[in-house]
Amino acid sequence: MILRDMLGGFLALFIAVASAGQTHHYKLGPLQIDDPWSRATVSAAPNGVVYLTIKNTSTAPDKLIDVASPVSDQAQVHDMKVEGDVSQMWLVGSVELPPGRTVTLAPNGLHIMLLGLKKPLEAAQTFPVTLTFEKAGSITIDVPVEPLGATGPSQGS
Ligand SMILES: [Cu+2]
Repeated sequence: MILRDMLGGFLALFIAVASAGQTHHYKLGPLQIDDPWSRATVSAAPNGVVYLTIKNTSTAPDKLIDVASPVSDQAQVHDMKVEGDVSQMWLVGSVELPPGRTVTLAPNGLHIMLLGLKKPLEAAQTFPVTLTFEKAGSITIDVPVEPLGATGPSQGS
């Protein structure tokens, strides 16, 4: 029936609008991926970052073994530490996800580095990132870009 189809269309539109600006949550088997975010980059910046949390609700460990995104030539998981005014960053082969634990990728720690951005990341856009886990498989998530200088995901409304 045409009226019902139209109503369904309106409802879908309403839901899409209502969820805009909220934080994002994904499930892949026993893994819960929450609040991915990135930060806008200035035009000369070669690299971008992605942060998120991964909760392993399983009783078995898993591992984040690969990351990829079409917005950059390469994506890698990095860790970093800041000591005084010296910050060090290094490549991490994989991220252990112990059972029942939440692993947080956040500023000044673990992060996904987008190396060789094809164009600057602009605030309010989203872009796909594919995460591959040893046991749970792969998932592509939408990562919202927060403004330059943001220190966390926006809370939405
Ligand atoms: Cu890095």
